[in-house]
Amino acid sequence: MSDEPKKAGHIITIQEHILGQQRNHPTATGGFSWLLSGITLAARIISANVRRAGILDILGDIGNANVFGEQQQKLDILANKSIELCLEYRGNVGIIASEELDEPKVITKSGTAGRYIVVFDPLDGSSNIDVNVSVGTIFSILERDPSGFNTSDPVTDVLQAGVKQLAAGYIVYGSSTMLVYTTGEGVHMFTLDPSVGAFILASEHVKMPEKGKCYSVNEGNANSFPTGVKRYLDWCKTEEAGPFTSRYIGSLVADFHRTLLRGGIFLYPPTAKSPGGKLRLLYEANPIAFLAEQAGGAATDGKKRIMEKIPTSLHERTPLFVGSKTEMDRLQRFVDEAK
Ligand code: P6P
Repeated sequence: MSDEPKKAGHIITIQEHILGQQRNHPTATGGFSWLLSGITLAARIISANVRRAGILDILGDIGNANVFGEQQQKLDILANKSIELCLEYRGNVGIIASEELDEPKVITKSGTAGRYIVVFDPLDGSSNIDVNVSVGTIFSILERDPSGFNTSDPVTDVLQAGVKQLAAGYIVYGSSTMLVYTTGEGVHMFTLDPSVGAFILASEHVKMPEKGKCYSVNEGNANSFPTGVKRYLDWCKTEEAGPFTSRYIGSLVADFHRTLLRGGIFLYPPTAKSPGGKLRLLYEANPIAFLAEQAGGAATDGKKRIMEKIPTSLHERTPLFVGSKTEMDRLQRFVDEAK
């Protein structure tokens, strides 16, 4: 869509918006828009089930553990299956990779039909499901190397740096269901209108405030944070700083959504339990970093830009610091001085 002001009463659905974005890419074939509509369909299915979780008695775990040994919640499985089914028949998805799948799933073995790779966390923050706290779906869209598909080892097709992402986004199942996405032309936000089942444009070209006096971190791990991070958080608590407000939901999508809209900083540093960080690079940190940068913010692992990290394994974890430029620059100064 152009950034011309919307006419009063002009309702724009996400499909219309995606097609408008596509018009900005003369080489776009429409396949990309068709793929994104598969994701919005899955989001509506997941949202309907998340909203009825208590009634449908699908709370609780199914007794299985995922690749990380985490108890898989029934909604995790439902969300994963919904996305798989909505993408498998799009005709242009070659590989999907999910937090809930040990290995990537090859949908289309060869030819241009399998152009896209979709990497996703079907239901992030799922441990919060049973206590009715916001959860989310995170997705990242990559392209297969046109020079040849390595379907003998689809993992190598998937292991691409974040700068290669064609699109990224999340759906947050909160007080309302919102979908936020970027194709590299700004960040756009849609609210699901359950009465018609459509995602309606809420905000275009969303910008993260340059400053924000809110930090978001699990302080229960503070004793094992790196020195520079400890010193930054100590500064946030001083009169000079404000002090900052602390907000932590324990659901990445919800914590990032607040940071995107209000500014501030989200931190998941290395901890004693997760010395390499807890969050996954491919389907959590990279899509969040793409959105943050498109909104004018920044995302690093404490040493380098998240989107420049070269993944070495499908479920690789990373420390994640993401937020307003001012806070990210200040954090980096504390980290650099502590070396
Ligand atoms: P902790 C949820 O399990 C998750 O993967 C993210 O959504 C969230 O940011 C993080 O873990 C919370 O981890 O260790 O603070 O409970």
